[in-house]
Amino acid sequence: MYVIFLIGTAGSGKSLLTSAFSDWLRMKRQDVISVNLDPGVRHLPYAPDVDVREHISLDEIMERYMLGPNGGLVLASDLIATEIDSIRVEVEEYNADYVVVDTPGQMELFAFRQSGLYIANELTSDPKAILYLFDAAFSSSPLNYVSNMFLATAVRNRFFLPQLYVLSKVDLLPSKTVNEILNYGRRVGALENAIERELTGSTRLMSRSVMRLISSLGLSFSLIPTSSKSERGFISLHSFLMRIFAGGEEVI
Ligand SMILES: Nc1nc2c(ncn2[C@@H]2O[C@H](COP(=O)(O)OP(=O)(O)OP(=O)(O)O)[C@@H](O)[C@H]2O)c(=O)[nH]1
Ligand SMILES: [Mg+2]
Repeated sequence: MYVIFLIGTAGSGKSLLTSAFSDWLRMKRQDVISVNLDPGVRHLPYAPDVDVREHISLDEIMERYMLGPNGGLVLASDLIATEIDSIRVEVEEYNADYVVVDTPGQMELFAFRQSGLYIANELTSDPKAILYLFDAAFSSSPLNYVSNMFLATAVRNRFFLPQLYVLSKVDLLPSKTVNEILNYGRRVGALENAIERELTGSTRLMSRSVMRLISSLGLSFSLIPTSSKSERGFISLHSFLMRIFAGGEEVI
């Protein structure tokens, strides 16, 4: 099984990409399951094969421990770790080619708490990769783009798994803007120019320093442009994943 975790800021398109990319893989005759790790989600655009909400009830936790929605979610996320053995059995029973894992809306619950790392490690021992989503509309400002670089680097620093960077929802932007964002990832100079052009004062100074620091770590952010509405970019996404998982070989 190849396990793909989708991580990104709130509303960046994780759930719809889980749905659309799983459907696309199924169309390619791959055996795929989707896993929902968000205990707080009310509606999903897909029917998860494995759903953490069947193990943990956010409402019950809020009630029992008298917590608000955020405190409840924090506790719920930590409690998933205690259920991981039965979740693993469920996942392994499917013995699918791909396991696409949708993570909680508030990315810090999964990405920055110890329980998230534990869950990622314990879910299965099969090969894993992370798709980190840059929301296209959000990332078109160089300030937000740099914030996303920072978050993506923090995720990498936490999991140390192979990580791909996805520019999500590109159908919402004109292609000129999409290309500008892609250039930020291709050439540090393009991002630097945008920072100089569009930002001022200490925001400019800080963004430039953070960008240089991250570049000096040797991390590159070649974003794969995708749309879950049009399936744009799914072929590239799949081939990058194959490069990670199977050295270019198809699963079947
Ligand atoms: N046009 C367009 N809209 C998208 C795309 N992907 C997601 N959306 C929309 O963006 C909104 C958020 O998408 P979700 O998939 O729920 O994002 P998420 O990251 O799972 O959100 P949370 O789990 O709440 O943090 C929804 O209204 C989606 O329909 C896309 O590729 N194109
Ligand atoms: Mg979601």
